[in-house]
Amino acid sequence: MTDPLAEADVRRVLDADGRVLPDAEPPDLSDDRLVAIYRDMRITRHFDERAVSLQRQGRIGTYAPCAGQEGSAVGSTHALDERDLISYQYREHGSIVTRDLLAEYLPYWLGHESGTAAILEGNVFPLQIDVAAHLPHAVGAAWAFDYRDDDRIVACHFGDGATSEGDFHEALNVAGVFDLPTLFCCHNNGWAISVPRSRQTASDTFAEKAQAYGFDGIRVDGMDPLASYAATREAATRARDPDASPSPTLIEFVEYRYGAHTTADDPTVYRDEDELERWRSIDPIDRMETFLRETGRIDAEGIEAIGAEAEDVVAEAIEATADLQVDPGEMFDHVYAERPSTLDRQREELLELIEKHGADAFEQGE
Ligand SMILES: Cc1ncc(C[n+]2csc(CCOP(=O)(O)OP(=O)(O)O)c2C)c(N)n1
Ligand SMILES: [Mg+2]
Repeated sequence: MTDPLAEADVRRVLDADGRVLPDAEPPDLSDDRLVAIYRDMRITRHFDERAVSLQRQGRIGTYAPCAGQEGSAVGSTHALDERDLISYQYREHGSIVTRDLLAEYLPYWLGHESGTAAILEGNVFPLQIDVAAHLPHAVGAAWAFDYRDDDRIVACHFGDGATSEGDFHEALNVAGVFDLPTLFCCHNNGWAISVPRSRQTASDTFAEKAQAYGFDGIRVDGMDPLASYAATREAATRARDPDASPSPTLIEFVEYRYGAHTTADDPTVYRDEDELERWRSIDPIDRMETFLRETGRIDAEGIEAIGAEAEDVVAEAIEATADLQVDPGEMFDHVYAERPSTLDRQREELLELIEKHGADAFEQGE
């Protein structure tokens, strides 16, 4: 199978098979931390499978699968301090797993407002379905840290599609002008639903857009967790250092989503099976497993134990939500500080319709 990034100018530590490249060094991390990166990716992959199945069972309305993209989300989050803020789009579940927030987060996908508030405790902003709308908020948070001489930084995740929104350009411009400690983590998975990368930008890369705002842009193999870690760590160290400038960095993680855009999408209509198979050949979990195994950091038994742990962690998070009752009226509660009468009316209408036809009568989708 041809490595899809063989010719690409992307930073890598591991080759397509998971062996350290001759001109690269693995990041200087303890064995425990390296194994934790692998474990968090396994938990994320398993969570993804279970979430898709919960959607099929009707417990989740719509879900955005992340399989294939665990390396960048998990690797980059391990490179932050726990007090650093994460602001993300909707597919970077690996960041949530790394912050150990799965049980707090799952209720969001089951339709509970509590799932967004709870992850704030772990310094993660609520996810953002409105593409790129979170970028200005992330920069605002970075500005607040800077203003208070707090050395926390912000890692803001978004997709390639988000770079076509005005919010992207406004946010990067402000971060550049005011030199704010923000890592812009662009997950270039080649597609924005069915829109290919070639229709998203005329630039050669997403990383090079950073030049227009006065800071660096780097391209990383996002399916290489160690390169994702190393690139994020370097950018984070600079962002945190009050004497270093420029503080922001745009990191383009080049990667692929194996599954559908969301459970409401059918990618076979616009993507080709060969493309998918090529990207699967550089799977982040397989590569990390090879690295750990061949460097003597884990054996078959350890791998099996982590598989069992991943199942337990996800099962526990799901079990913890077993008794949660969804209240559809809740969705109107947090739009305004005080609900206007127009929303009161919509809420009443919805509750009356549900009373009459039952909640299942409403088709759920994006
Ligand atoms: C402002 C806005 N426009 C359109 C949509 C519909 N929409 C949802 S996801 C998406 C594609 C986003 O693609 P990308 O940023 O590449 O992220 P990915 O889904 O690939 O992770 C679109 C157009 C939206 N949610 N928000
Ligand atoms: Mg995309």
